[in-house]
Amino acid sequence: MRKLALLLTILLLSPVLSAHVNSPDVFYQGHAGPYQLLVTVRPPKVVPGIAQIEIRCADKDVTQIQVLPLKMQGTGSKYAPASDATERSSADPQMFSGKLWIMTRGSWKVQVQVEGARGKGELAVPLASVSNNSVRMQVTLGILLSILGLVLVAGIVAILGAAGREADLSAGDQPDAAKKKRGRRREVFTTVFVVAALVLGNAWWNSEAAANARLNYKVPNLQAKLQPDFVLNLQLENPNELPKRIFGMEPPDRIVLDDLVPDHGHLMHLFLVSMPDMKNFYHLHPEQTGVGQFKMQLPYVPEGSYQIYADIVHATGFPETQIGTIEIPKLNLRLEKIDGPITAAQEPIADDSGIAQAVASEKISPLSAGSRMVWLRDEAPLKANQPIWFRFRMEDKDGKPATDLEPYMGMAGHAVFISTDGRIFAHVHPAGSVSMAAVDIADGRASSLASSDMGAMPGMQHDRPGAEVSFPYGFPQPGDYRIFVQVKRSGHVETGSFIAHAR
Ligand SMILES: [Cu+2]
Repeated sequence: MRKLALLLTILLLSPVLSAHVNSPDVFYQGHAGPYQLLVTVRPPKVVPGIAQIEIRCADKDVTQIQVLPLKMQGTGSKYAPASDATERSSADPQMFSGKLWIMTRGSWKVQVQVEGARGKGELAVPLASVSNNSVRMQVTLGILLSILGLVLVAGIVAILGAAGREADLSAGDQPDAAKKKRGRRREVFTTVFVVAALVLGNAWWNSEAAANARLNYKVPNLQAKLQPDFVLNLQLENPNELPKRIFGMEPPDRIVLDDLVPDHGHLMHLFLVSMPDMKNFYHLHPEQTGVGQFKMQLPYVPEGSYQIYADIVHATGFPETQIGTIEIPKLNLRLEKIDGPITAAQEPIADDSGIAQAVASEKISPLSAGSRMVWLRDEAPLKANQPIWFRFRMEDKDGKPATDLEPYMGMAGHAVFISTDGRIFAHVHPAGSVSMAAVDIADGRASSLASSDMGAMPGMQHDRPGAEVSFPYGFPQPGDYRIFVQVKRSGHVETGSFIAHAR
């Protein structure tokens, strides 16, 4: 009867991933008309399932907020159901929360409609919804259902056996030997029939489960190879590619590698982090040379083992982070191998940046020329699973707020949150943890903007940022983290490195 438990095994789908690695919650800061909002979306543990949404308004004059989950693209994005109302918190009138049904896996957006004293406003928050694995039924529930199933099987066998034996007897008569034999025959026949039905049902269930498991999201692992001349070759993986049709049905949002769109000016944002010390950190932008192939001449990167995180965004607005590792050899070793002088730039160029031998600090990270980056945090411990504003101030060597900040790739700053074991990774901007390309697609703008057009994109800026930069993000799990914060000052990218512990 374990078969029955198996047959009844419900495939539940576990936590959802997004662009980042093991950091599923979405934090987005933006404007709905005149209203400034901080939106947190916690994707469902099961798909289809219910996402939780929390919206914090910066102002007190918001009276009502409605939320509506929509597919990013396709028919579903046009024929919207009625939106759901959110509930205003009685303790905090600027806080609204609600629930959203997420029906399929893929690229979604949550339309947030705000009403208040200054009229109406709307905001779209991208949400990538996938499931990483299938969860088995609880053992106790399985045992209970198996017992109930056994009772049902015994019941149908007994009923049909009794019917064969006694159906045509008058009241009070006893069945004779022939009727008893007929009853036993029917019991045997019923048992065979029921067992056959269970076996076939089990096979049907297993095939459905297998089809479902194929839709589970697997984190892609890229292959990285370093040529002797320090040219890095990356081969992306697509473990989530599905056939066009599965059991006659079109799978939702096929993931393909020939549809990548630029995200803040680049098709790929590549991060190299030395492990396990996390002292060397590089943020690079390889060029696409073919479908799923990227290449770049590396700047000088100190020898060692590096963890790779490569952020890409698909045309559907679906963001992915491909992970991998690479060993960087010693510099002189590489000099010996090449014939002729090194043509590679020694320092990162253009939008590329990096830092070697960074000393991570709890509050004040030294930058170049005596200046520093200060994490503006209070003494309260950091808690996992809640939105936190991470604020940093750039200071000159004499402690005055820096005045020479410039946008770096169209934004006031870029932050990367990595757990010290490398398992959790998130690339975050002042607008939040969403991919900026997905924000454009959600807002109905073309995402294929070249970096020179980035000024046209909301959330991007060309005017001078102030000395302070802030990022909304929440740690997905308690543990130790490293935060790398990047800003641009007078044409030069500075990287601050911070230690954080989430309770
Ligand atoms: Cu960035």
